[in-house]
Parts: sequence; structure tokens; C-alpha cells
Amino acid sequence: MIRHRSWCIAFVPVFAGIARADVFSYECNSFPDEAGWEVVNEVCDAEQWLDGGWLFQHVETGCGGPPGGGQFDYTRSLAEFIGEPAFFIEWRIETDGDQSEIDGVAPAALTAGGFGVVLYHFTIAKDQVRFIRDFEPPTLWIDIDPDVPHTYRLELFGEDLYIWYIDGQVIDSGIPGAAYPSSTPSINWRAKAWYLESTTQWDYIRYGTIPEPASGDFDSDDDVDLDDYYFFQDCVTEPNTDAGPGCTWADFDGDSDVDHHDFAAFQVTFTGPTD
Ligand SMILES: [Ca+2]
Ligand SMILES: [Ca+2]
Ligand SMILES: [Ca+2]
Repeated sequence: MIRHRSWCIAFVPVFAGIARADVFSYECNSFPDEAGWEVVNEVCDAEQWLDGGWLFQHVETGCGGPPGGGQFDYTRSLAEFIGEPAFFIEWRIETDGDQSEIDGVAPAALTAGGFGVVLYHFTIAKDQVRFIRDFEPPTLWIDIDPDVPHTYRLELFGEDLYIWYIDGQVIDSGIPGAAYPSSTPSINWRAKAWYLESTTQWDYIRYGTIPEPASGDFDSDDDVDLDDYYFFQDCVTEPNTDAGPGCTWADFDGDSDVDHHDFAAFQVTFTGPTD
């Protein structure tokens, strides 16, 4: 991912806040409880700090464990997105926690569920991810490269389709158990020690309405402004490089990259700094 390319300096990157018309974005520039997340658990002297747009969470065993020890859990309601026909959750994370921790839903996890049949449950370790859907088999185990961040993306299209990506590659897709968000929906994420200590770092967690392709309008609020530009920068690639499923809104000419041609179109579409 190339950022701040020389032709991209026409706008000063500004990011005013987190609340968007149809997207919630936590960019890890502040602590979760300051950014709209509800604290479920912050226990056992777990450490948390911010560095360069990342949230770091260090957890160790103790306080009666192992199993168990330090833990951070956060949640937000997804009720405002009930009935949304095209919904996404995307997050970028790296952890050094061992895959043996996955049995304890550690070292890192993100879930979207509620009181209905639908559950999307991701448990992430240093070099492996476990995906459980709707409390039913099959459970998927995916190997990932260690020591680098990975981008995870879940797309939901009503009752018709779910797609799960890692780094832009489709890992799994199919017909969901039911439309989601539904049935008192919420998103939850955590870092946790089970038998081993670990450090997990989060770059962002974003969710909401999937933006229209080639619209320039990431947050689907019918403008193309500096808020959208913040995310446009994140999509910029070298020419002829696939920008991935999270960037189709920024690919104006539909050739899969987000390059200087797309930036020229973005500038033409630009409606003003902010509304
Ligand atoms: Ca970040
Ligand atoms: Ca917008
Ligand atoms: Ca393009």
C-alpha cells in the first residue's frame, strides 16, 4: 500500500471525527472508550497504548489464571444498520499470539452476532485464523503470514450472500443463515491471554454501508469531501495493482487499481472540504 504519493498532496489530510453518515470508523488514533466503544472488560492489569495510528494491547496470564488473565473487550450496537442490503466490516490487525490460544478465543477476536442464528466469529493468532459461522460446522482454519498486518473484510448482502476476504482474497463465501445485521446485532472485539501472553495491534475497525463503486463517496453521505479523501489515500496503489474489494468506490475507471487517473476523477468529483 503506497500512501502520500507526490501527486496526492493537493489536499491536506484531515480527519475530523469518527461518526459518519453510513460508516462507523475507528482509526485507532484514540482509546476505544474515547472513540465510541462500550467497555465490556478491561481486566487484570492488561496494558494498552497508542502509537502511530495503531492501538496496542498487551495481555498476560494471571489473576487466577492460566487459563485466563489480561483481557480487553469492546462492543457497539449495529442496530442502526438493521436491514442494510450491503454491509461491510473491515479491520486491520497484527498479533504475536500463538495459535494454541485460539481454543480460548484468544489472542485476538472479532465477532458480529446477536440473538438470532447469525454469527460471524473470527479468532486471530500470529499465523492462523479461525472462522466460525452461525455456531455450525465447518470451522475454517486459515494460515496467514506471521509478523505482518492483515486486512480482514466481511461483506453481507441481505439473505443472498456473505463474502469473507483476507488481504483482498476471497477466503469463504456462500448463502448466510439470515440477513444481518438483525436480531439485536452487535460487533465485539477483544485481546485476551489464555495460556500465553501476547501483544495485538489494531490499525482500524470500519463498518457500515458498502459504498457505491466509482462514487468517491466512502461514507455514503452523498458528498465527496476530505472525510472521503482520508480513506481514498488508504486505497492508493501503483498503477495496474489491485486495490481490493474495500476500494471499488475509489476506482473511478474500474480497472481495479486506484492510481493517478482515479485521483484526477476524485478531484473532479470533489464537492468541498467538509459538509
Ligand atoms: Ca490506524
Ligand atoms: Ca462522503
Ligand atoms: Ca483505477
